Amino acid sequence: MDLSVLMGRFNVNGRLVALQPFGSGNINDTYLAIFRNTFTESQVILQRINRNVFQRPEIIMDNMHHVTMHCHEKLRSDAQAGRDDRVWQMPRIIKARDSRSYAVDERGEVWRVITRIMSARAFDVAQGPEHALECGSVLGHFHYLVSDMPPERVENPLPGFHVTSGYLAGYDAVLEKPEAKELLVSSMEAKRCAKFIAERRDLALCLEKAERGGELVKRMFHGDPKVNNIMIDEVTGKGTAMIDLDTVSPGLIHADFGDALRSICNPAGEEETNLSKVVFDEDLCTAFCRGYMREAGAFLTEADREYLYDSIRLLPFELGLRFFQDYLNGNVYFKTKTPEQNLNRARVQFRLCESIESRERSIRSVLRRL
Ligand code: GN1
Ligand code: MG
Repeated sequence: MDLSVLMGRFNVNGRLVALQPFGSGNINDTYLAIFRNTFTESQVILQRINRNVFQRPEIIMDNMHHVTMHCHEKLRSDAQAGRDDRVWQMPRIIKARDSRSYAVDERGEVWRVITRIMSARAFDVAQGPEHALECGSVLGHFHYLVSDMPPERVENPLPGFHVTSGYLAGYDAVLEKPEAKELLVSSMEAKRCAKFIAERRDLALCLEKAERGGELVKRMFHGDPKVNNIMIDEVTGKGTAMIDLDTVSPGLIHADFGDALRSICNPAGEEETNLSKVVFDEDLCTAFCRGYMREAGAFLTEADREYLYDSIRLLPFELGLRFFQDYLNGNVYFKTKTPEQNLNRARVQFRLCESIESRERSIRSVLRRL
């Protein structure tokens, strides 16, 4: 279907004057749509939800509705109590004209429209310590906002998401396929990735064991707090919103903490091909943690703090494993432009994991001082 016809099925006023690809997500397809009328302009985000990943899109739309309602309520009472140092923002669902929260095209593809956070932008890599600190504040504040949200309000959109042992099992299963075996024997780099994983299988269980033992408990988490899902106000330079709410659900906030840091502390970015540039930046880590603790420090337990380092080491390992598994499996999950892209992404994450391991003492001392 013509995208502008599809856009017309949603409830936005004005004439559509531009509709263009937007952002750099690895899962959904995203477009920016600009509408104008005589007096004003509105910009909204049109997205095709990847059905291969999110098999039940109605779940993510219901969840998004509940999460934004909950946070909005809390933001309103905080503002009344004068507790905010800025206007925190959130994306909101724009309904289709038939009042459903999404529209289905003639090919069965599912589309939604959400508001754009205006005068704000996200970056693919951290811009420096001040930016990292703002990212920390935004994630910490988001955890605070959802901390008292009843978990039964949301349905798990992706069972097994951030359960590293499950990814290991999936990887082992893929390795049994002849095509995967072929890819593995034909590349030194793939062999090195397999060795890297084999040497760290125990690491995969660190947070899961702590959860089973009752040291860590599930709370509401974002699920995907990488640097380009954190909006920074262009006017003030302050963090203003967490976007991409598709994976908000009960989980360990450690997964968010580790995921944000693996993204923010790697200024070379996820697609770097020169691996010598991939280094875990401790200054960015310190700044992020300061911002995070300012907002979330009050509700972290001693045990929560104990496992922060493990989460920083685990999340690049987990994402590297996911990229590598997808490479061996024919690139069916993450969007790719070349067949080797997921292999390279895996190598970047593993390199980052090594860089974290070599800085363990110093990272732990940063965390202790928080
Ligand atoms: C995916 O779609 P995007 O780019 O926000 C992935 C995350 C990964 C990220 C790596 C649902 O997020 O888990 O960390 O790529 N999202 C899902 O760039 O799998
Ligand atoms: Mg996402």
